[in-house]
Amino acid sequence: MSELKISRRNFLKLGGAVAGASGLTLGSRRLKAMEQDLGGRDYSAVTGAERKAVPYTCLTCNIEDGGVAFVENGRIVKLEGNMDHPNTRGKLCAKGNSGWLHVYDPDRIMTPLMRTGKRGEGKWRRISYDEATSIVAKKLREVIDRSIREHDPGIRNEIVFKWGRNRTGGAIKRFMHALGSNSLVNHTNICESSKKVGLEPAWGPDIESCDWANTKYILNFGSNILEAAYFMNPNAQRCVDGVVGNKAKIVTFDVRMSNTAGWSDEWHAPYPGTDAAIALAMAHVIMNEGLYDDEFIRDWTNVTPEQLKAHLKPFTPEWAEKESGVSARDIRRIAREFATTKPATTFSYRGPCKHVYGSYQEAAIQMLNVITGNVETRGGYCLPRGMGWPQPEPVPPKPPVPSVIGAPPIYPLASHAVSTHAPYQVMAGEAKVSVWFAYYDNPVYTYPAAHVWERFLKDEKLVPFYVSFSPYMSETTELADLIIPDVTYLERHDPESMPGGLYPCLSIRQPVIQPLGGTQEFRQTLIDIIHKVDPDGSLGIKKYFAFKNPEEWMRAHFDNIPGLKEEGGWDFLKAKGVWPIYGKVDKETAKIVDRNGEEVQPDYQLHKRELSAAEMEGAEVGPDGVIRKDGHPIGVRIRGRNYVGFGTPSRRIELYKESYRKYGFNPLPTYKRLPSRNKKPDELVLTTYKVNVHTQSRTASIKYLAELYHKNPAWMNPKTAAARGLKDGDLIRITSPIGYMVTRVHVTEGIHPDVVAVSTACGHSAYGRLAQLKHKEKAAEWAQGGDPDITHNVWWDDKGVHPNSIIPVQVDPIGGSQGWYDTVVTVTKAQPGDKYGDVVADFEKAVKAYEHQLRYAYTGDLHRANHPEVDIDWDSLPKPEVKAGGH
Ligand SMILES: Nc1nc2c(c(=O)[nH]1)N[C@H]1C(S)=C(S)[C@@H](COP(=O)(O)OP(=O)(O)OC[C@H]3O[C@@H](n4cnc5c(=O)[nH]c(N)nc54)[C@H](O)[C@@H]3O)O[C@H]1N2
Ligand SMILES: Nc1nc2c(c(=O)[nH]1)N[C@H]1C(S)=C(S)[C@@H](COP(=O)(O)OP(=O)(O)OC[C@H]3O[C@@H](n4cnc5c(=O)[nH]c(N)nc54)[C@H](O)[C@@H]3O)O[C@H]1N2
Ligand SMILES: [Mo]
Repeated sequence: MSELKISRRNFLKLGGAVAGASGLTLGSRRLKAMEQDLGGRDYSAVTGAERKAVPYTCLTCNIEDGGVAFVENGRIVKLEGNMDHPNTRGKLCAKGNSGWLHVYDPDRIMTPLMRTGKRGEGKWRRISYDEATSIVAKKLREVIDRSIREHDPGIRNEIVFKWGRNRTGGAIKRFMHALGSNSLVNHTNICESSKKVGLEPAWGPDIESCDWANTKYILNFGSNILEAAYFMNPNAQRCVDGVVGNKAKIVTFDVRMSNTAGWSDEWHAPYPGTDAAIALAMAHVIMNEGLYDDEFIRDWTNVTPEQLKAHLKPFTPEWAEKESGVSARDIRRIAREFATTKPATTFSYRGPCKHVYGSYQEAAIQMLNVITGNVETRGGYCLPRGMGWPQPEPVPPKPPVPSVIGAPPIYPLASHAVSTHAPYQVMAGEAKVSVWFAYYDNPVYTYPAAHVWERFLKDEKLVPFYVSFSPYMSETTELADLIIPDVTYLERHDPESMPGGLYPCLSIRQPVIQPLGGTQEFRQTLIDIIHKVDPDGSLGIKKYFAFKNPEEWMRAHFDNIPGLKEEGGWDFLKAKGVWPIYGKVDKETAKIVDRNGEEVQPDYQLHKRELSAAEMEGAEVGPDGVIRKDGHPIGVRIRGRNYVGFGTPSRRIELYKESYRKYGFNPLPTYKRLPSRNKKPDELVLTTYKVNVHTQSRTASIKYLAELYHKNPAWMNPKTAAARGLKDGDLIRITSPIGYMVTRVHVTEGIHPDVVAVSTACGHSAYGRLAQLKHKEKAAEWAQGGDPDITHNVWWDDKGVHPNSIIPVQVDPIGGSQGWYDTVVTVTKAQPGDKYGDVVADFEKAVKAYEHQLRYAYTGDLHRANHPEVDIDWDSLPKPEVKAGGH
């Protein structure tokens, strides 16, 4: 039970202070009605009959909240949160609530399209799904036949699959591995891969799950918990539970006053890319002042307190103040507070990790939880709690030849690919493309040096055949040769499990209505393509796609899971949307409670689960305590007990990362001064950020959301503006090493004086009429059409300006992640002739910038220069294996 019981009414009041006054304005009668029924039912305003309710999993961003769709006369009329979902607890955000507009977007593509003009010219021939899948199968068969003829399985890597958001539960991997290609390229290096690579070698999983609700102290490094962030909705709810319900203190480090920073007890604006300096200095204080958890460090890490003290010696608060601008006094004070308030947890998202050397930043932040013994405690820094599901057998094996695009060899630690590099690798002849697939992917908008992607995808020599599965005419889709539109997330099947809280669960996506206008699920399209590539099964590919239809594919995932099977397997999930059901949402506390009204407690101390006698049978305990079976570590013996431990070779938390050392990086958390820290005084660092009502490139076409937020002036500190003679609303030019953009300035105290910040959801040059403010034009003939709001009721005339073409590629040599927040720019008044919305970017300069940043890779000269402290024989570093020309 939470220590402090507060009534739902108080809760709403306090919550209302956060979200605006909405909670307070509700009349008391309506409030009563809400209390009678928390959700799950809805009634027709016309007939009064109960509406059909179908559970689903949201995908308006990627947090996978549980939802229920209400359907009337075959049309989705309303969405709300699924009360059975333990992490979402019946709530959706603004994007989730307006998600049904994705279905009825008047500019949605309703039929497969074959290009008739030049790439990007917008001339299309409407074709059937059958014709479209036959065309693709023929192209794929050509590559496969050539690979067979030439006895070269590596040729199949010329089939490249690039995706952005992929919640297919392994469908794409199955498709590609069945075809024999390893050229799978995700978007994770523009998202948060350096966070993952900062964490995985240390404790196994790629993310933490904080026990926000039960904590007393939250140290937030660069995450916009209330507006964006991973698990935004569930994290924001539990963060409010903790801060409001449990009186936890929250301290936020952000270069900008995000709504989370503004809501925090303290906001500190560090110089960009210096979070690691602050975290290391805090660790220095905690170790030197004896505030650490000696037993936890000795038992559960691969270093000793003495080693840590020695390593942390140079990272004093005074040194960190010089690097970060945050005062040594504050750093000391917060370090002491964090170490002495129990339980406490850090949280971090993209602010620290989206820099060159972002992996070090993440590792330094994680260390604070480890040395204070807050790991896996109630109210602490916990392992994520996801749930797996089996892949239907047979599963295609991983193809034999590695792909240079799929795993660039000069980034051996970047376990989540380095997708920004793909076009440059192909342009340089390091890899070859025959067929390019794009799924949920919009690099011509969402990637750094976006204009390079445009040029690349337009080049028929480099990309001979290009297929997009998008239901929307995005900046990237409009360049395709063939579009085979997917359906929206409310019309298709997907398996899901997101560790959005401390209650692990499975959930699903299912068609809440039949796909509109004869459109077809991507999953069905994959089945059709494979059946046409290998019609008689003689290639050995067809057997991996022996699904009658997408629903049977889901059944194969879910019907044999112990526990779920007994409750009905897939059919249970269809009815409830989520499994298991932990209890009910309590009307007073909004917590999950059991039949007796007691809060359902999550499990803690997962690393201390003791191995059973059966698990120990045949196992050996090494002198280091590691318990191994068949050569694999399965646990660790500590003080005579056999624990399962963490997902590392030593089964302890590896603050010392051997894999980093192997490639000449510092094995212990450290700080590297970035070039952006050495900028000239009159230069600024460009930061980009997300806003609460938009998702990446995907929501500018959603009328409710576009009405709320459609322009993105650049934030600038008053001091910085004054030095340039700028006042709020002035037209400015932001110039980077590869181009410039012309926008307006928003002068605000809520930003570091050395930073200029531009949000990322606006300024489209495609994505339908509304996103481009071409709403007076008629809908295209391939489009759904039919929303008079868009032609008649749009009152705004500013669509914002998008910065991505002026941001160069620059990746973390460890995690391979794009350093979005490292771009040094100059900002001046706009120049004569400049027009609002101008974005001018140079191709050659972008390629040069790409080549320059390669020098940070472990094979490059800047790598050596930056790591004089690592005591290794540089010539003995393993060499990357690059095979030119396609493999
Ligand atoms: N509304 C909304 N929510 C989303 C998404 C969305 O598109 N819209 N997308 C989802 C996805 S894919 C992701 S990856 C997450 C991202 O979630 P977050 O990482 O929480 O959000 P971002 O806006 O990417 O960046 C976080 C903050 O980093 C700050 N920052 C920049 N540089 C620094 C720095 O050097 N130090 C510090 N301390 N802070 C810095 C920025 O000002 C920004 O406020 O959000 C998810 N949730
Ligand atoms: N400047 C800057 N840029 C950034 C970031 C930043 O911090 N700064 N952060 C980024 C982050 S965190 C992320 S995760 C990336 C995301 O970037 P992307 O992975 O490119 O993702 P989205 O914009 O979410 O969606 C891509 C495309 O999917 C297609 N699509 C939409 N709905 C569907 C559907 O139902 N089915 C199919 N098949 N396709 C669909 C649309 O064409 C859409 O344009 O962008 C990033 N871009
Ligand atoms: Mo992301």
